[in-house]
Amino acid sequence: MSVRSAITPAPVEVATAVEGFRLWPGALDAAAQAALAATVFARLRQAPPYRPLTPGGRPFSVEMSNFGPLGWVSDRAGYRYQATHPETGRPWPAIPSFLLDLWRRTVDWPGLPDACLVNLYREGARMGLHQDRDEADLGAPVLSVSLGDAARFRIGPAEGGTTTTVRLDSGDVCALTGPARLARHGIDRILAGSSRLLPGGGRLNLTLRVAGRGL
Ligand code: MD3
Ligand code: FE
Repeated sequence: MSVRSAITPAPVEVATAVEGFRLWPGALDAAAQAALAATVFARLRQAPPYRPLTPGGRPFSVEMSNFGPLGWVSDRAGYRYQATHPETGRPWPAIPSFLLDLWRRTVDWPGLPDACLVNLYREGARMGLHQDRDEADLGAPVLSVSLGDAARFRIGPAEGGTTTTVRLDSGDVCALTGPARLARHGIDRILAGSSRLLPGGGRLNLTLRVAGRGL
């Protein structure tokens, strides 16, 4: 699958209340989406999606897993990155090379991401407004790929205030840089049945991050 052919020449700087949210609508064509989904599900057999507990002890509605040397986890002890799956104790599978190539082609950063959080939203799952600040270098961008059902994504400034909603469709890629890196954001809802890409329905979101020292 060719990354070059899959990426449009320039991202759309989405008109949100936050500068630095770049969106490549339909960056991955249907074939690239199917190939990436198959790769992701194959690797998830080694690192099954599970529902983490919030520090308050409530399960997330989103199922999660990770690829790469570091994975984001949550439990009663808090949020952190760690090298192993909390339920199997095994190291996370490697980040697919397609995603590393996508990173090289889209973000302006000298190194490679060392963490890929895999969020699986089955029907009804959502993610409340939050900031991502568990990474070592908050100056490094985050890159996100959406597959499967569309989602209503919400983003607003770090300080709070006005939020904007953006529909994220299967094959869309977005980069969070500059002020958007610390933006408050979340997933209000999944538009169940809007895509037939994923077996069992739902949505996958893959976020590439520099969590530690990078790859
Ligand atoms: C804005 N995931 O995993 S992806 C997350 O669709 C997360 O699963 C959502 O928020 C999802 O933390 C949103 C788009 C995204 C990812 C990371 C960001 C937006 C972001 C980091 C900073 C600001
Ligand atoms: Fe986030």
